[in-house]
Amino acid sequence: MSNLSPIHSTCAYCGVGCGIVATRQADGSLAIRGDETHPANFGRLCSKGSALGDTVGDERRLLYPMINGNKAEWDDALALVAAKFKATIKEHGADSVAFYVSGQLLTEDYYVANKLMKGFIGSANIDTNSRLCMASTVAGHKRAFGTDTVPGVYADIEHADLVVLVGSNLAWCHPVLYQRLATAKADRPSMKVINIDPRRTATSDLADLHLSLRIGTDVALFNHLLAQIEARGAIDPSAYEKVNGLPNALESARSDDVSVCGLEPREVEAFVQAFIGTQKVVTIFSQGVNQSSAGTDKVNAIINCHLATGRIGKEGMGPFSVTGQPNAMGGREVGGLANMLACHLDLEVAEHRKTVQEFWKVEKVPERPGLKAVDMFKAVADGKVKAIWIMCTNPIVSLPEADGVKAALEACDFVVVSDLSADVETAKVADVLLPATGWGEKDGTVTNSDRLISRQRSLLPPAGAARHDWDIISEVGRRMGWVRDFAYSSPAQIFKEFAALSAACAVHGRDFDISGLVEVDYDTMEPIRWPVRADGSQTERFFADGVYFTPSGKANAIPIRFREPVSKREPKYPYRLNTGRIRDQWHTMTRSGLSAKLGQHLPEPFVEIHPEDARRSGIEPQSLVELTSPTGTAILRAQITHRVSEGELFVPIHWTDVFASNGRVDALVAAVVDPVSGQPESKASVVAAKPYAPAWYGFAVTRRNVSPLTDYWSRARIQGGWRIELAGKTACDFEELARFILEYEGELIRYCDQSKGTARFAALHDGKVLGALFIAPDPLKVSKEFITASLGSGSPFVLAGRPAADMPDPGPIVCSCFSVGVNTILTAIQEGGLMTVDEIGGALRAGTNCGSCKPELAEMLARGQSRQAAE
Ligand SMILES: Nc1nc2c(c(=O)[nH]1)N[C@H]1C(S)=C(S)[C@@H](COP(=O)(O)OP(=O)(O)OC[C@H]3O[C@@H](n4cnc5c(=O)[nH]c(N)nc54)[C@H](O)[C@@H]3O)O[C@H]1N2
Ligand SMILES: Nc1nc2c(c(=O)[nH]1)N[C@H]1C(S)=C(S)[C@@H](COP(=O)(O)OP(=O)(O)OC[C@H]3O[C@@H](n4cnc5c(=O)[nH]c(N)nc54)[C@H](O)[C@@H]3O)O[C@H]1N2
Ligand code: SF4
Ligand SMILES: [Mo]
Repeated sequence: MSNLSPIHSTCAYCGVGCGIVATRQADGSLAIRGDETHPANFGRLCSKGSALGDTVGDERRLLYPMINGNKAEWDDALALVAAKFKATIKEHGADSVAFYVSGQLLTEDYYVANKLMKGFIGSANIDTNSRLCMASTVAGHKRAFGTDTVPGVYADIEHADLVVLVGSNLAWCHPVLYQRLATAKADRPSMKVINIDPRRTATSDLADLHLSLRIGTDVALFNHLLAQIEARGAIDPSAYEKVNGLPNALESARSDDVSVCGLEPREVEAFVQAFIGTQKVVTIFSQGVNQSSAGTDKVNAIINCHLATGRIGKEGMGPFSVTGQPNAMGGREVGGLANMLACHLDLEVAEHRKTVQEFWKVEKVPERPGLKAVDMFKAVADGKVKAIWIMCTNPIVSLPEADGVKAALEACDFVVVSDLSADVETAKVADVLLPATGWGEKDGTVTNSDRLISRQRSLLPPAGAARHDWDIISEVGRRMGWVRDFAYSSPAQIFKEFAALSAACAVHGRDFDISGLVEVDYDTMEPIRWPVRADGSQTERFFADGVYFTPSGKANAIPIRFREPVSKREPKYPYRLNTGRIRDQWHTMTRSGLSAKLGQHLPEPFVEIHPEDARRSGIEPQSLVELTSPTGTAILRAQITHRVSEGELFVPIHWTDVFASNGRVDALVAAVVDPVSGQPESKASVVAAKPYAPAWYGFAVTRRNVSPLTDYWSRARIQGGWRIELAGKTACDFEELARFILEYEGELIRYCDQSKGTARFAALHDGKVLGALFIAPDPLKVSKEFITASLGSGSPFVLAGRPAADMPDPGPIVCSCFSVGVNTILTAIQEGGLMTVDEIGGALRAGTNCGSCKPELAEMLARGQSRQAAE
């Protein structure tokens, strides 16, 4: 692998599916840039994509298999996995084993895992983290269209005159698609954007109208819209013919009351008028829709409005589900959900099963769906599932009632985990831990939200003894006795088989068909949108002809009534807990947490709380808050803000025990699911909030990779080390703490004021700062960015805690590419008279590389100030 010429691949992270060009540098590192030729991003990359090169080293990697915590040989580990699964199946039946997989597996990995479980083991107990992510959309699509079909393409978003974003923080979660939308709007200012989200987000700043509805009330809003579409004569005349069940759907819609949304009537009216009055409408939706006990209903409430107005299958219009993970779509295509078969066929349909059965040359595939994620882990807890293999997902952090998931796995007879790292919660409970290759090492395909199949190509050799997921699964399949059926030697071979299966499935006339790719040159394959049929024909947009994949060929409007979220607020748990993502971290931070650049933006787990609620609960700015739910607790930094409504809190999902003492938000989330899709209601649990009230607060920078044993801590990567937040319930020996965190035996410089309870320590060596610790009884009023920047530098003034009077304090970092802080930007806006985001870029470079911070820059211009500048 000494190739120094550029290689085209696809980003590791979100479902936008951006193309990248990677060039291996002489020192072994990777230089990454956006691929100008890729139709998803045309050269753009966001902050996470730009930082991919920082996350591919050996740090935190698992380099060899482990059995019961000890280093093992591949041969022994694989033999053990095959033997244990076989013995368990023999003794307790096929349904006593399960696979829990991931939308971050490549299509080839996913196909083999699904084939092994559904075709050969003979159980449908394979489910995926897409259950937590896209399941409600899959179910909603199937109810409305007969298949899980995304009708439109990205370009529709640019062609629309109105884009409605429902439960989507596109600016932070699909940043390059957001940039395409923002550019289209700037080029064509008549285009309108409406954002429907209980919380004000970076995405809201692009919107002409932000509807801050109460959590979980989207069905009532879209039912109101549907009723108004009828009342105002806006139903497409052909809809009664093309759509089944419209009268029933209308009747249900009329019965709901929009007042439950808690919106001003004039706001609702503005939304209704905009939707009815605009032909080209795209409604983008994401986890604010899916992750709900009414998730499937929310999806159908949105689709109903598009079907009733005939706004689907045409340029610039349609419902548009943006997918989360890089291969969320690919996983659905291979049938990775417990209730699906490959190629968008249905497990329950006998002819569908027959086709797949004959293709795989197996006696039968299961007739009944397997266990969905939440039920799968309940079955582990109940001892019904006795052996489970978890691949490429971290359920002890990401599943609801996460502490229960941990206990279930700890008690399970046999747990196999394939991961990149041993330093991951779920990996720590594995009986057998298998090192998988990661992004940059793997080869295969992914499908993005736009139905584009793109290649991920290997850029680096595998770390240590790591092996590809498809290879590991195939090897276990062979060792379980199916030697010829899993005799794969390359992902190209697997892709070819999958394409051939889709050709065999074509008789069923479903949407997914890649038979035209059977003979494709896999090595040089360019991004291509499915379907690609045997005759080479493709379909840009589905349903343009008004024909759907239902038995009647008509779409279905679904009658729906609003339901409240399942967990009820009560005096003991007065707050509704909303959860979601931040701009620069990816899920459980196993990869993005390695990048010092990405660690700068929001370095600590936090809870957004409305000022009135903070006052009522006695919570001070920047203090620590303890959240409690019936299932767990978390300790988080208070961000007091009008972005959230009274009675509603927001907490990011990313922090794990590796990065914080008590930041796993899913410990708090109730395992309540949507009755149709089985998707958890991740955004509407109930919690109590109270001050954590530590005796002291601390802040440290250190070169050392340390998890301090204090009552509260959280840490983030910085250039040359770590920054750590600390707090303790009782006083401790601060000098001892400083020596532990800084790992320093020599003379410490110190400044302590016992009367005030403050202490400051720094370790200097050869005039360089090796680390520093600051302690105070209240949240620290020091410049954390100044202290962070001092690490490894020659600043002898680090103990001052802030820059000298004539030196500016940058404040919290907004632009992670060029480390530009909020104070620097605000000063430049005020003193330099800057008026536009481009002018900020011209003056400070902020926003000129990946552009992910542009929404925040725009908001700072609009408001003069966005984030709490003072720390
Ligand atoms: N930076 C970053 N980007 C990512 C990811 C990441 O980890 N980090 N993960 C990827 C993945 S897997 C996914 S699935 C996507 C998710 O992408 P998004 O769905 O955009 O992300 P979330 O932040 O989970 O949730 C979106 C919004 O839903 C709102 N919401 C909560 N409840 C409701 C409600 O009842 N109604 C409405 N209308 N809105 C509500 C929340 O306030 C939040 O702002 O992001 C992908 N992109
Ligand atoms: N409360 C709440 N909970 C949520 C959500 C929410 O919004 N709120 N969102 C949900 C959603 S949408 C999602 S998608 C999930 C995400 O949750 P997870 O899937 O649990 O999160 P990740 O951190 O992406 O986990 C991926 C794991 O696979 C490993 N890995 C990475 N690449 C590879 C590979 O190629 N092979 C193998 N074998 N391992 C690899 C990583 O080290 C990591 O441990 O979280 C869900 N949980
Ligand atoms: S938007 Fe960002 S994270 Fe998503 S694929 Fe593109 S570069 Fe990667
Ligand atoms: Mo997701």
